[in-house]
Amino acid sequence: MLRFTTAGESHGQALVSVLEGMPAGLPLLASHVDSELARRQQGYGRGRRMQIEKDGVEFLSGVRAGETIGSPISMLIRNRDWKNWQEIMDPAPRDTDIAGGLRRRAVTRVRPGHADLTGILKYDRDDARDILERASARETTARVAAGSIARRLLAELGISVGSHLVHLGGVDATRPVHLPSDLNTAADASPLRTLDPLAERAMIERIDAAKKEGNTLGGICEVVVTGLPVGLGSHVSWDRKLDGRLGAAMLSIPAVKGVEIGMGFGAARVSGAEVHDEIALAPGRTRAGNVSRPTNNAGGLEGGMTTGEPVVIRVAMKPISTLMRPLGTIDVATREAAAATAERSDVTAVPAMGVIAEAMAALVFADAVLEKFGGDSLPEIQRNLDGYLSHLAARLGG
Ligand code: EPS
Repeated sequence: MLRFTTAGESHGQALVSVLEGMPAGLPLLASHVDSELARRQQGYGRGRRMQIEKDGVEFLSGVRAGETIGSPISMLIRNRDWKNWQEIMDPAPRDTDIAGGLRRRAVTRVRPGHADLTGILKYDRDDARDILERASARETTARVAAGSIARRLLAELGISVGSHLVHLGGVDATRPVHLPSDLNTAADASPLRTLDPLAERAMIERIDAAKKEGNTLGGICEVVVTGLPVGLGSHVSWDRKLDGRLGAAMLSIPAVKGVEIGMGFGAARVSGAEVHDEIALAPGRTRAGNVSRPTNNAGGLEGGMTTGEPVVIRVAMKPISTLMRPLGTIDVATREAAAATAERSDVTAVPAMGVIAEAMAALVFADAVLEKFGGDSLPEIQRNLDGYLSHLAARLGG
C-alpha cells in the first residue's frame, strides 16, 4: 500500500525521501515535516553535528497548493555539513594527487559495533567511509520526513503517535500510571524526552560522566499510538500481523537491538491469569468495538490486529559505537592492532531514536489504515472509516 525509500550519505550533498501511496487531498505543508525534523535533532548528549545542521524539507513532487495529489512525494533535505566534505565526498573520479591524499585519510581502523568491518568485507571496499556514510543514523532524517506525512494522515483520522524515554544508561524513569493526553508536548519539554524529572537529572549526570570518559550510552523509548480502531492488521497470514510489521520497522532503526510490545518479555515470566486483559462490555467505546479492558498488557494488539486500546511498543538502543576513547581493533590497511577510529559523534541519541521510532510506527499504521480503508483521496478514506465505525457502533449492544 504505502512504500518509501531513502537515499543519501551522511556528509553527501543531501538526503532524499520518496513516499508512494499517500491519498490525494491531504493538507500538507513543509512546516509539518520540518517540525518533526526539528524534534529529531533535539536531545541532551548529541554532538556538534546537530549544531551545524538545521534540517528543512523541499518538496520536489507529490504536493501542490498545500495538498497531496496522490503521486509519489519526493523530498530533499540538504546536508549543511556537506560544504566541509565536498572533496572527500565528490562523485567525480580523482586525479592522482588528490587520490593519494584521500587514501591517507581513509578510515581503516574499523570500529567494533559499527558496520565498518562487515561492510568493507561484503562490499569489497578499502575505505570504511564507503560504508559508514550510509550506515550513519543521519539516514533517519529521511525516514522522519516520510513518517511526518504518515502522521498527518493518521491525525486526520483521529490517530496520534507519541513517545517518551523510559531508560537511559542504567537509569530507569518512573512511568506515570496515566500518560499525559498530549504525550509529545510533555516529553518534548524535557531535554531527554522523559516524563520523570528526578530520573532526568540522574541521566544527565550519566551522560556528562560518559562524555568525560569518552564513552557512550544506550537506552529505551516507549512509543504509544492512540485512537486506533479495532481490526487493523490481520491474523490470517504471517506477513499481515501488525506485531511483526512493527517489530521489523523498529529493528531496522540503526543501533536498535530489541523491541517489546505491551508486557513484552515480562509476559513470559508470569502466568496467563496475570497477562491476559479481561473483556467487559462498554457501550460507546466504538473504536474498541464497545468493550473495555481493565489492563492493556497486550499493548493494543491481539492476533496481529489492533484491539482499539493504545498500542504500546518499547524500543531498546545499544550505545553508539563511535567511542572517543576508542576500543581495540585492527587496521585493515596495515593489518596491525590499532585503536578504532574516533570520528566526531554523539554520547547518546536515545531521545532522537524515540522520534524516529514514532515515524516508523506512523508509517506502519498509515499502511495498515490504507489496507483496511483503501481510497485514493482523503475524503474517500474518511467515508470508509466512518462506515466501519457505524458498523462497529451497532455491534455488541452498542
Ligand atoms: C553519526 C555521527 C554523527 C551524528 C550523526 C550520526 O555525525 P558526524 O559524524 O557528522 O559528527 O551527528 O547523526 C546525524 C548527522 C543525524 O542527523 O542524526 C553516525 O556515525 O552514525
